[in-house]
Amino acid sequence: MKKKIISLMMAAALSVTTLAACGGTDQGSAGGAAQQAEDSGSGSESTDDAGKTYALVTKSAGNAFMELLGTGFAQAVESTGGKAIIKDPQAATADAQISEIQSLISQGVDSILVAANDPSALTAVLKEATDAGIKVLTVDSDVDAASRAFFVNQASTELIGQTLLDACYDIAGGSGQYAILSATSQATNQNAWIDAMKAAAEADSKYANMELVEVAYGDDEPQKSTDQTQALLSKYPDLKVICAPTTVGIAAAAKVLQDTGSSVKLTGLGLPSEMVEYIGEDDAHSCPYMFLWNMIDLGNLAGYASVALVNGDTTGAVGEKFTAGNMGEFEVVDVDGASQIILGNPFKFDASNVQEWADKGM
Ligand code: RAM
Repeated sequence: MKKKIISLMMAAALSVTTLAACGGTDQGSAGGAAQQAEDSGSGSESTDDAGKTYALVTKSAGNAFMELLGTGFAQAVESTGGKAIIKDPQAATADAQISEIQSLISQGVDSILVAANDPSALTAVLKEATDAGIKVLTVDSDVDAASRAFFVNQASTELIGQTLLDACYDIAGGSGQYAILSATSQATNQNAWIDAMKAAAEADSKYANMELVEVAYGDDEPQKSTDQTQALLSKYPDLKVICAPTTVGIAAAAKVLQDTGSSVKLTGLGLPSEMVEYIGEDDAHSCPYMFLWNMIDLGNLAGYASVALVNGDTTGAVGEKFTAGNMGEFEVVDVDGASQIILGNPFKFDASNVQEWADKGM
């Protein structure tokens, strides 16, 4: 498998002025991204791709992770002369995504990229899109492999699971209770990461003294994630660690733990800008460290992948390679029967670097 180092430079070069305008139901095109791309020298104008329309359907509105994904996506698409359309469903449900996808089919877009809220509930509508000649691919959270060309994955699922389990183990001191605060119960990506954590825990007796007491679901809603964190604290007085593999969940849990002065510690997947005040090794901070990847890079890669599919640079078949703008060449690989391209490895954020990344708008 090809490993790509997350590009630190690219994020540093980006302006985040477009982010403030995002978060409605329809971001439209993240205005100015093409200009930013041109200014920073990324991408190139291609008349072949000009005039094409590339859509992204995010998991839900109001999620800063999805907004960064949209910014990177629009930047890549616009750098090729294409038009980006970004749809943010009001809730993180398959039904909300289905109606967005139906309206994109009616508009006759050239491609639909989706961060799926469910592995199988989108099958029929994605078939409708494919039958209409629209290229379909996924990012962040996959659907069943037959429903899309390939999945733009942020990092290996196994590696994310192993990394999160090791963080729980380390922070708990090698033994004790931990709980998971997830997003929705149907989310393909969170469920895959949680399964990978469980498989890693089974695979090595080193984790025998770690006890996973519950997987709770905050549905990527701040209030529900807060309530679920409070419930975990009252149900499990011996709890040592909460792992939240969702940026919405980890930010909500961090606030609860820090505001209440709880001794329970937190790790998971979080955005630096939302977690900067909670990260630190001392008692005053709830989260010693966490992980994520470069969201702008993920959006860029997904944008270039959409363009490559539409212009025929790839069909998405395993073994094919295509050039993702200035990010270089990527190969479609098979992971347990699911074709995907992989951005890189999870990146660790701790007290030494979280502020720097927050300052970059990540
Ligand atoms: C939330 C979403 C997203 C996930 C990140 C880590 O923003 O659930 O799908 O990848 O967390």
